[in-house]
Order: sequence, then structure tokens, then C-alpha cells
Amino acid sequence: MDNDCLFCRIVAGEIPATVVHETDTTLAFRDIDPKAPVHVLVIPKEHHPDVVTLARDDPAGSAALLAAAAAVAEAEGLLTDGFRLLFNTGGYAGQEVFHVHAHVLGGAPLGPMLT
Ligand code: DGP
Repeated sequence: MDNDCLFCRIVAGEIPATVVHETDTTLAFRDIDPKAPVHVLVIPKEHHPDVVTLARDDPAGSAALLAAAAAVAEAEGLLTDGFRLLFNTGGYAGQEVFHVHAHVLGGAPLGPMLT
């Protein structure tokens, strides 16, 4: 755990979040500033700054994160009409929280690209 990391603190229960899915290694919770009717963040419980470091350092964790994102999409009813799965990575993409997170966005037509 990184004590300075917001999402590590959510995993530790120090900061409240609306959790919608949890496994031994992943946690999914609603985004505080939703950009779509369904906007869930899916994270590994272990700290990795971004999807590149996660993919490089923890292939099994990467697969677990994808599986959790798919489970969230199904549980949120997004499989019929479709959804977006997004990793902002680094400055140009506007990544704000440097604990890797997949955005699961859906529930309405999303248009070309979202944040
Ligand atoms: P990104 O730009 O990809 O780093 O997105 C970070 C997301 O995290 C952004 O959509 C807002 C969300 N977020 C920031 N702080 C909190 C928080 O304290 N709780 C929750 N649930 N979401 C947060």
C-alpha cells in the first residue's frame, strides 16, 4: 500500500466508496464524478501506477483486472447495448490518479470519445 495514494486508501477502507464488485485482488466502485449513467472504476488492490506497469509487472493481475471489468459490465447490464473500457495513461491522456484503474462507462450512447 502507498499511503499517499487515494485508491490504496479506498482499498484500505480509509476513504469511503460505493463498491459494486470485489475479488481477492480487485475492487470496483462508482466514480465520484460520473461521465455516463454507469461509470465504475475497476482497480487492482495492489498498487501499480498505470496499465503499462501493471501489464509488465503482474500479468496475472492484468488478467484479473480485465475479468473484473467484464463482470462489472455484465452486472451493470451493459452487455446488450455496449460499453467503453478505458485506461487513461499519463499526462496527455489526463490521468489524475496514479493507481491503475479501468473506467467502465455505459448506460447511454457515449459519442466519439469520453475523458
Ligand atoms: P483518471 O483521469 O483516469 O485518472 O480518472 C480518475 C477518476 O477518479 C476520475 O474520473 C474521478 C475519480 N475519482 C477521483 N477521486 C475519487 C474519489 O475519492 N472517489 C471516487 N469514487 N472516485 C474518485
